[in-house]
Amino acid sequence: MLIKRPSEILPSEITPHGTYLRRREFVSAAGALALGVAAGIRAPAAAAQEGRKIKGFIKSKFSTTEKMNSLKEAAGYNNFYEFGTDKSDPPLYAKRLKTQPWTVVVEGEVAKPRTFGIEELMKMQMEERIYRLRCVEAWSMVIPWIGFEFNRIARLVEPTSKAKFVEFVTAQQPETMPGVRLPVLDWPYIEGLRIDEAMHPLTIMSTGMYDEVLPNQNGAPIRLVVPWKYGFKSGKSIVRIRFVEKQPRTAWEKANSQEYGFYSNVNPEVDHPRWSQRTEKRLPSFFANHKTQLFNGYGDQVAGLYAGMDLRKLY
Ligand SMILES: Nc1nc2c(c(=O)[nH]1)N[C@H]1C(S)=C(S)[C@@H](COP(=O)(O)O)O[C@H]1N2
Ligand SMILES: [Mo]
Repeated sequence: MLIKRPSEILPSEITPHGTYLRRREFVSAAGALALGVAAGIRAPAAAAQEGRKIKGFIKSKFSTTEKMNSLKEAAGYNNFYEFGTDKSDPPLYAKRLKTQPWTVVVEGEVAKPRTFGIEELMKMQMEERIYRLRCVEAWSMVIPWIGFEFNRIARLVEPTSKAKFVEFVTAQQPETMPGVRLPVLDWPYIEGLRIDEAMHPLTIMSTGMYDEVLPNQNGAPIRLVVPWKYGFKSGKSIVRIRFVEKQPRTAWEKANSQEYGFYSNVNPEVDHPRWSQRTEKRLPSFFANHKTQLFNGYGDQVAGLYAGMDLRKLY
């Protein structure tokens, strides 16, 4: 396959997150994959559990009362670059993601490293958290996630005193993810948090939304949700969690550290180098109909994490 060098690509072809995966190339990669499936190379066993209801979750005091987006909106407009850079690619192609069997390895600076089967994690007491989701591209939604606080996993593995950061690694399935065959990001998708950010009660591992298991395009079977940071910090389809001493190098920092820094706390005062962050489009509106809030409106709970730090540098 032919891939243009970045210098040959017109600005109009650059997607908002600034990558150089071109639509036509992606479609041909996806097409090749479809042919492979047709030839019986690998039939996707994945979608089996999509749509399954989650029962017995409790409501949370951390939920917003703002108007929610619909499931159709939240599952129809996605960033999941492993499946392509167009918002409509993941809803089309993520059906193929193989979500069974699924394990999450938890390792690194912990006293009790462990590999969790997804079934085990699905047995945790779940809560509904209705959160605002603010993408760095200046659109937002309100989504009722179902999940549990990340700190509950941490308590099971007992981080050591050397654990200063946590790294979250997304699955890399070349046979189901056309995007990972192209140099969009340095795969796998890796994100990270400082340990106190990860342990904060607002940071959740989500296994569902709108009463159902997560649609594949939203990060099935388990993803992170960090509501006060830009959406790209909330990695999807997590397979590995590493407690580490040094600040992880994230996939987006490697791609463009000027535009997608490690902290990336939502901040209306700090513009993205290529657009303002002052306002946002609350989908389905295509107008900037909302004022962006510092920490995406979660400042009362999280501002203390950054006491004494220059917020302008925490982008
Ligand atoms: N693995 C992975 N996780 C990811 C992304 C991605 O491309 N790959 N995109 C991020 C971005 S930019 C956003 S805004 C949110 C979108 O989540 P949603 O599609 O569930 O609304 O997922 C984040 N998590
Ligand atoms: Mo995003």
